[in-house]
This record gives sequence, structure tokens and C-alpha cells, in this order.
Amino acid sequence: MLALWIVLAVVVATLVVGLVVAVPRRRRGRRDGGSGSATTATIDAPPGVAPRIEAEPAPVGAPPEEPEAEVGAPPELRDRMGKTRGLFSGYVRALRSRSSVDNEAWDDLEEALLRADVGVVTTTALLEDLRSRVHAGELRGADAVVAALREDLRRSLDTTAGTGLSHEGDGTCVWLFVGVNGVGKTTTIGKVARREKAAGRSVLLAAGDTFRAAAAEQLDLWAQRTGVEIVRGAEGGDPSAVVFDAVQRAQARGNDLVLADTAGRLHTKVNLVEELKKIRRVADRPPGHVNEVLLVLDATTGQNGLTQARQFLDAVGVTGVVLTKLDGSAKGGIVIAIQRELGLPVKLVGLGEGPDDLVPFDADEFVAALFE
Ligand SMILES: Nc1nc2c(ncn2[C@@H]2O[C@H](COP(=O)(O)OP(=O)(O)O)[C@@H](O)[C@H]2O)c(=O)[nH]1
Ligand SMILES: [Mg+2]
Repeated sequence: MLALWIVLAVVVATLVVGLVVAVPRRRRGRRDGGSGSATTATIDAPPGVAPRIEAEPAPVGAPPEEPEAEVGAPPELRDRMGKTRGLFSGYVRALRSRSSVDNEAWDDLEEALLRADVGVVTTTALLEDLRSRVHAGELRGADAVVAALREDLRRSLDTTAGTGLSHEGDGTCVWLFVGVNGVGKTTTIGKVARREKAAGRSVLLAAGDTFRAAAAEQLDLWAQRTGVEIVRGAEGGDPSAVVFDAVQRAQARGNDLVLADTAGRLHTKVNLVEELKKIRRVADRPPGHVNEVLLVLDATTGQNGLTQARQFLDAVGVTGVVLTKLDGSAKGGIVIAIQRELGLPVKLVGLGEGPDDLVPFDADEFVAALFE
């Protein structure tokens, strides 16, 4: 009996020791993410909050950090636009099941467009046109109205087709990223750097958001992740000087492209606009030339984003929009409002926080995602 108790005690003790050793190992493995890379930093900053940076300390004598592996397959717009699609396609299905297009049907369609944040101006214009075509006998029945709306939306996005990002010109090409705090400028720069590098271009990042030290650190992490160079300045320093240095460095090193981050907030609004104008002027001086000024807008803010956009438009000559967080928003209709009300092409769309979650905007895919 005593022998049996001793055997049992030994077995239990072995199990306990095994667990104590195994659990921390498993936790550590998860934090490493199994990427095999020394770069394990993650950024998880809600808008306006300094990013939380968690990094495994590199062991002494460890090899230099390797940038992340190959660019992965881009996400599908349709898969990531679940919220907008769920909302919009539900209304469209209900409309199709109606025997006639009565007042209630028009109200439902209006509600669908407004809830998807297409905006009052654009919604009114689209529906007035459809109504008059129904009255003229040109469109008969709900299916025809839905098909016509789809075609109208597709056509209103036509001007965005084929508007890629420009690399033209001699010297150092600069793309500036502007927009209010928290919309996703820094994250987008990281993703763009990765895409451009994968396309064979040599990229240099300019940490032009000198408002907070954390902003440059966040960009630095993206530089490490993507294996590109970065030029940083001091916190509170002159952002134009950082961008100027970056262009000089890029010219000296033969980089093809400078991606310049900017602050979304200074101490006053007037200063921000003036500062952005200055950055643009400095970046545009030979050997630099600004080919793109990309206004980054957060899709979850919907129509408020348009108000922000107008302030930047007048100041810095925006060439296109990057619409971020379309994955988390039911307000994807903002794409249509941006195009129709601001006359700006949406060039890129952010579909998540990961390094590959950025795709060129495709009007056909977008409209199909809304209706199917
Ligand atoms: N879901 C989602 N989150 C995003 C996207 N783009 C950026 N974010 C997140 O938005 C937050 C703010 O981004 P950040 O780049 O710091 O914004 P910035 O202040 O404009 O530079 C971060 O938590 C990002 O991970 C996107 O396309 N989808
Ligand atoms: Mg930033």
C-alpha cells in the first residue's frame, strides 16, 4: 500500500514539474508568433493614443533583425467589406422581392444609401434620376431599378479607374501622407513601403510626424518590419527639415521613393495647414518632386471624414484618398460620396491592421461587393 502511495506521489510530482516548465514556453512561443523573425514588436494604438510597444528583448549577440517575409496574397475587398455589404445587400434583396416600386420601396432605398453613408447630396441625386426614369417608363419593376442603381454607382466611380500612384519624373519621387490623427497614416505608409519594395523599388521613410516621439517610433517599427531605411528628427522638431533630409539622403543613396509621414495635429489648426504647405514646398524642391499627396480618411467616421477632407484639399493639393478601416465599417458608401462630392479618386483601401491589408481601389469589385 505504502509503495503504491509513493508511486502515485512520484507521478503527480512529475506532472506538476512538467506543467510548470511547459506553460511559460507555450506563452513565449505565442508571443514570438512563430514568424522566425527577431522583429516581434506589435503596435496596438487606438486613435490618439500613444502606441503600446511590446518587443521581446533581442538576446545579446543575436543576428540583426530580418524584415518580414514575402508579401502575402492581398485580401479580397468583398470578404473584408462584410459590414457594409451585409447592410446594403439586405435592403437590395428586400427591394427585389417587391412586386412594385412604391413609395415605401423608395424610402427603403433611400435609407439603405444613407445608412451606408453615401451622403444626402449624392443619395438625393441618384434617387431623383431613378424616379424620373421610372416615371418615363424607362425602368419597370424593382429588378430594373436595382440594376440601374448599380450601373449609376459604377459610372459615378468610373473616373477613379486606372488612377494608380505616380512614380514619374527625374530625381526623388515623394509621396506625402496627410490626414487627422488616428486615421491610419503611419500604418498605411508601412503597408505601402512593403508593396513598393516588393515591386522592386527602393524606399526611404521620412518620420515627418514630430508631434510625439511615439509616432516616429511607430514608423521605425514599420521600417524594421519592411527592411527599409528611415530618417527621423527630434520630437517637436521641424517636420520640413526631416522631409528635406530624407530627400537629400534618398538622392545620395539612389532611393526611388520617399514616403513622408506627417502629423495629424499640431497645437492649432492653422499651424497644421501652414506646416503641411511648407513640407510640400520643401519636398518639391529639386531633386525632390511630390507626385502624390494622399489624404488618409477613416471609413468608420463616414461623412465627418468629408468635412476633414475639405480642409486639407484647399491647403495641400490632394491627389487622391486612401480610405482605411473599410473592414470595420458599415459606411463603405463614403467611397461614392468622396468621389462625387470631393471629385477625388480613392486610390487605396485599407482592409485591416496587417502589413498586407491594403489594396488598390477597384470600382467593379466595390460595386459588386455592395450588391452581391
Ligand atoms: N481595422 C483597421 N485598422 C486600421 C487600418 N489602418 C490603420 N488601422 C489602425 O488604426 C490605428 C491608427 O493608425 P495610425 O497609423 O497610428 O494612424 P495615424 O495617427 O494617422 O498615423 C492603429 O491601431 C492601426 O492599426 C485598417 O485599414 N483597418
Ligand atoms: Mg501616425
